[in-house]
Amino acid sequence: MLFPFNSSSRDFIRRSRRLGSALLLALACAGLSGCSSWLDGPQSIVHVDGPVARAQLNLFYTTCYVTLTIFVLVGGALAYAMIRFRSRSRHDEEGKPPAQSHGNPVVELGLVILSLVALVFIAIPTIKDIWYTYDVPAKERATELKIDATGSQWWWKFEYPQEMVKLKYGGEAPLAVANELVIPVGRPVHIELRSADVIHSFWVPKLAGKVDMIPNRANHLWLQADKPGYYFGQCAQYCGLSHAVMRFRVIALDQKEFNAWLANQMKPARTVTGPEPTVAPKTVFTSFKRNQFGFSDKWMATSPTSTLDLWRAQQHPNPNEDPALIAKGRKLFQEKTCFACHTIRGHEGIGVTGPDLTHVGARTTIAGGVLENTPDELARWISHPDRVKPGNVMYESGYLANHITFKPGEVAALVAYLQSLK
Ligand code: HEC
Ligand SMILES: [Cu+2]
Repeated sequence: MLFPFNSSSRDFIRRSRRLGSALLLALACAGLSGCSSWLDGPQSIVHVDGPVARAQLNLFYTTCYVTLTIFVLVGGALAYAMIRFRSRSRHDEEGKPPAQSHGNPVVELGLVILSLVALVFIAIPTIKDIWYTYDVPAKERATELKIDATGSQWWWKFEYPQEMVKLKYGGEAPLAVANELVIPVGRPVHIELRSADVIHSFWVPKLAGKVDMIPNRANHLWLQADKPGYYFGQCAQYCGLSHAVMRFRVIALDQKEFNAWLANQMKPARTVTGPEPTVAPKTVFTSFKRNQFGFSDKWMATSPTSTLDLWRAQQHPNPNEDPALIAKGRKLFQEKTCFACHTIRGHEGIGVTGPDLTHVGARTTIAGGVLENTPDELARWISHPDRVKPGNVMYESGYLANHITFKPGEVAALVAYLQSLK
């Protein structure tokens, strides 16, 4: 039993110690065998795909090797002393203690100098990497892509300040997307980090991190992806009730595919025209999964390239979509006050409290990377956002304040509408 709450505390301490040493040993082995597939996963820090994460990983290894050497030397000396000077018989125990010695200047000076050498050994690469990871190297700055990332409880806004889009009531603003940051491969990406409420922290383990997003202050970091892929990110600073499900994705595409994606994002929302519906839609969502995390295993592949194909599949409109249902959904989006919190460029949505939904149908996740963007999961989110993310703004300031409820079939219409926004 891992957590024996009912046994005595001494027992618990002994077991925790044993578990702790086993974990340490496993970590050390895994660290030493960095080339195996051990500890690989969508959020692995030892299998990285970008220069910034690689610099951070190498620094981690350097520190590990130095501390491991110290551990072996000190542990070895201790083990030697324990074995060499142990009491060998009853007679020994009753006799005098062994000759005592202390204050050997050579040993003491030697230890001081050795510690200094170890510190310098760690300090030099640390300082070098602090400079390196702080900002895009000067000679590459001309090619960098700029992103403004804002953390909110519990989702992410990513803006592209180099790409401006027209707003409904005049003026323009940077292209904004939510929860899925798309970047070109092999180009440095400079990210300004801000927060709309509390402190969050931006972390994409395979690419870079973590840097805090602090209210009233802009921090920044940079990252770069070696190859096209679908990367997992997550908030790394406790930020309230649903912090654990404040996730996001980074999708790295080669420049040509990135340009095509960008061109589509710049367009206003896709409009599907069709007759007004006369009969109630057939699909009615009634039962939902109870677990909070609605993300199927196929996305957990350790190869970011294989999951990228799933993302690509999400970019195309569904050939079986129902124009009448979509038209009804678009109307409901106004009637239920959704438009007041969500922007849908070219359609009615104008709000900025929640994520921009102009192309939400082309995203693979909804609600901060916690649900897969399927009709079932989208219906679950729209029906009960509070059950997926306790305390979230959409429920507290929307559903509760505006008394939003649904008649049978209405959720299905909203789902069809949002899924049509590719
Ligand atoms: C009070 C403002 C508010 C209202 C009203 C509101 N929402 Fe939201 N919505 C949000 C916020 C905030 C989030 C982000 C929640 C999170 O992920 O923690 C969100 C998230 C979403 C998402 C997921 C987007 C993504 O990219 O992850 C969808 C879809 C959505 N809302 C649809 C709707 C629909 C449909 C309605 C109307 C029935 C609606 N919202 C009403 C604020 C609102
Ligand atoms: Cu957060």
